[in-house]
Amino acid sequence: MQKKNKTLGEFIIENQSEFQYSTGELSKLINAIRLAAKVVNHEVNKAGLVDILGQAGDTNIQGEDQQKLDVLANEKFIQTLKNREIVCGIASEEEDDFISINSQDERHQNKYVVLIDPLDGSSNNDVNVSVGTIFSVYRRMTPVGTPVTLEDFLQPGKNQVAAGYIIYGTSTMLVYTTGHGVNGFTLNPAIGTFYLSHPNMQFPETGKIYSVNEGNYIHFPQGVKDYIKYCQKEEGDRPYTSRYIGSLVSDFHRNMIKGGIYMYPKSSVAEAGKLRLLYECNPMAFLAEQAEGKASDGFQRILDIQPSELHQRVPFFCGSKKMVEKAEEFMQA
Ligand code: AHM
Ligand code: MG
Repeated sequence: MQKKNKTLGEFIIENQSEFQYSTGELSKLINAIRLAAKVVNHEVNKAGLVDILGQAGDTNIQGEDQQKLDVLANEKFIQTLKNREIVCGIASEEEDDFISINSQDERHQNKYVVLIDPLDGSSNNDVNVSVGTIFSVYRRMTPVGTPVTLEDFLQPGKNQVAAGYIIYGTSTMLVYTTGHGVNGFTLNPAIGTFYLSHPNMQFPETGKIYSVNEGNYIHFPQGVKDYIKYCQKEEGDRPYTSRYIGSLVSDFHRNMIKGGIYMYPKSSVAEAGKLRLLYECNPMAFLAEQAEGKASDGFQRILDIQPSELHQRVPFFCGSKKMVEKAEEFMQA
């Protein structure tokens, strides 16, 4: 059991030996993400104060181009990872294609690629509701020293070596896993340091919260409609409580602490749902499994899906194990 009150920096150093054959590269990468998180946190926090809200492409009162926060977060993350020369490739929900880094330079032998959703739930930006950054790390498939290819990014989620999120909420937290459980760190903004505040996070086996955009109810498959009715039925420990922020990181974080299920099903208007397999579902699924929870597309384990394109979408059911299993039962009936 990890002791509380150590810093993220100390935690990373202490746990480096968990990785077989570790060269410290992954630790350096997590450190770079920690730095990027602080930079983006700074931007998110001042969102109400400066002209960075609104549409990208608008011009603010000083005549400068306005940037939407998600565009800004994307730039900051990519810049930080590039500057540290710590990864060989980046794919982002905000970019059409992946970015290859220092691929021609033989001095760079980096073996990791990072996939990010720089600011998820960004429709909540303008209304001061928590948003998050989601990241995911894989070992490249192609040889080091050569340019990365699509193959390095289209790996099933079970190949992830690390994943996590930063939640810009009441307080800012960085929550991550390297395949040895899930730990949460809270930022002390006065000194800019993350402290271990939530060691060994785990989903309760079951819970009483269901999180879904019920406005789409009419378009959901029958199995999902039936499961929602099941959640609302007065029987045993039900009805459950409905909680939906519309910000995946925040809904996931609450459900992991309190027990619950998050659902973004397919519908008659969105064949594969809305969430992206590589940037949203895989990292959250890895975290969920590492926290004793479960993640499924209703029929199969998210982490087993072989991706076919960078921006692929999948239906997503994630949270307390028993609740996800019950939702699957309804889907498969
Ligand atoms: P985004 O990547 O465009 O921000 O979309 C992802 C977000 C999730 O955080 C959230 O759970 C979901 O979209 C909400 O979608 P909806 O408004 O359709 O319920
Ligand atoms: Mg997103």
